[in-house]
Amino acid sequence: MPEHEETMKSGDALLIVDVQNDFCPGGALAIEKGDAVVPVLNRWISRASEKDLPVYASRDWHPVGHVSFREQGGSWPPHCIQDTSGAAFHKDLNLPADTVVVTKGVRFDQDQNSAFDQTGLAEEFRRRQIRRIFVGGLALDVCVQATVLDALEEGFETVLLLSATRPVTAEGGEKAIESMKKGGAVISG
Ligand code: VGL
Ligand code: ZN
Repeated sequence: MPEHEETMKSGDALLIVDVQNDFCPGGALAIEKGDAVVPVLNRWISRASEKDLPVYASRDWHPVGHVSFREQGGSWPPHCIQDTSGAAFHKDLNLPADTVVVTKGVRFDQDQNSAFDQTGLAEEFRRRQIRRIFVGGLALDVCVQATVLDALEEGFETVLLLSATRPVTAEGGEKAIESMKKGGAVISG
């Protein structure tokens, strides 16, 4: 864990990516120690709330028979199907009542790994004068990576919360960190 941990200030937002049951142990697309991100993210939620900073939570929200599922020629087992318990946020994640939920993965014709992909999230952040985003959640080498790279491309300062994320594969995780660093992300504890 890096020694330096960024502190939050006005103009910052917390973006929690896909901390849903299907990505946690016992879920349909379980990530090793996926649930370990929950207590870490709860501390970041407290920090954001103390300073009255907004919290966003994205969720993967697929229709039955989504194109990203193996049976349809995609890469993944069926997961995060709309309104199932697998698609629910982890029960121990202390999302504030005014959390803004970003729903993605609903398109029939393509997957949306990034929380910015056709959701209007960049416009939402600009409208709320958010300039810097702290990102954690699941999975590091899939949706977290895609979200961080899009955030950087949209011109937001982006802090990856390393201890608040886990990869599908260790190798993928290392590559993801490298690509995010290259894109200009700040890697924080
Ligand atoms: C994700 C695989 C498939 C993620 C979503 O949220 O990282 N991974 N769909
Ligand atoms: Zn998905």
